[in-house]
Amino acid sequence: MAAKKLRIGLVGYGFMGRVHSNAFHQASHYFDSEYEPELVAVCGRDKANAEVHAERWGFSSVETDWRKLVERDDIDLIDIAAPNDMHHDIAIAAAEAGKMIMCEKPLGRNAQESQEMVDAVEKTGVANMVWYNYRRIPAVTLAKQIIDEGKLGKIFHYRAKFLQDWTIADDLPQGGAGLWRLDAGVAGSGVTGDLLAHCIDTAIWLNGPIDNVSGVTETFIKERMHTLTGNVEPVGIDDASLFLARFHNGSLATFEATRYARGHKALYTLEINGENASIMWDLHDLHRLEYFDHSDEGRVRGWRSIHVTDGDQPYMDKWWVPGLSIGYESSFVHQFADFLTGLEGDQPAMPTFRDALATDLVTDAVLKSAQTGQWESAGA
Ligand code: SOE
Repeated sequence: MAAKKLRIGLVGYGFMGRVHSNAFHQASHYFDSEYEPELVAVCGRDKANAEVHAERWGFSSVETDWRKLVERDDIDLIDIAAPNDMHHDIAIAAAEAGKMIMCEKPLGRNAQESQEMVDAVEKTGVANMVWYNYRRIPAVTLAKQIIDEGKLGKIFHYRAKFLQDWTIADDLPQGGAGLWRLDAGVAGSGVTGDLLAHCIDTAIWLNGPIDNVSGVTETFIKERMHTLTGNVEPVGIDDASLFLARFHNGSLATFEATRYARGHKALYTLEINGENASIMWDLHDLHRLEYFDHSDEGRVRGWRSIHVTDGDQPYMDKWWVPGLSIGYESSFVHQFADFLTGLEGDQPAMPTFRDALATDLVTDAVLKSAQTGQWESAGA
């Protein structure tokens, strides 16, 4: 069935490099495609680590310089799973070399970088997508279907949170492998770009564009030892970021992300309240979509807890039998399968670089608002 080879070069062998590699392997086991992925090369700064990744995940070669990877003529697609400060240059070089590109989120460290990346892929016409995986959790995709069918009616409120607690210790260093998310120069921002970006991507997808925002951020630990220099250096990232938003459809929203919510590891929750119905979703119970429909008969009206595992629910016909679960990693499998489907038809898989730029415009506006104390426009 699969006839066309899709030769992949991956940059990055960390957490996301592993998640993406798994998706490349798994997609064709569950989803039909004209394309057959071939894991041609993995690239990382440390050759020994790259070799371990290649061996474990079946890549046939390694590179230590991403420029060499991008120049190779035996690669069709560059997948960027490297730290945020590398996204921009790799993506632009890959676009100029005519490669398809998949990029980890956030697209750039700021909207300026993202705009340049959008310009590059649109000028060269290469296929592109950003890994905002939470759209592809079946319960979240079901929420999208329910909203698009108009079941919620007019939407009044959107509420999203992404709570973690892994940076509370003040002796945790910043910078280097695993901890680059704490280094503003590499990450661009703290939880605004890392966690709120997920919430914003899903929100724009479910509820349309965000017009303006009013944000507040805090850096609780002001100095940390830098792994790469060995010196105690100022911390430039936001540890917590909260904002109010007005959507273009008139609804009001609250968003919150923090790495200081003791007890919460990756609690991404969202709630939408409409005139006729409401929905709630929680990453720690990812199969469940909570749904309240006011048109139900009054005597039995209440929140339904829908276990999204049945064959007529998004993606689930490709997996096991009704009632059995899939996981976090499956959302990446879905996203890669959708990317392949996008290559076969007229509609590219979303979010494209242009879609993801909209998220970076909102995160830039949140960070600006936190500095100015004013409402800021999240538009282009
Ligand atoms: C940070 O801890 C992190 O790994 C993010 O970088 C991911 O994007 C998020 O999905 C889970 O948390």
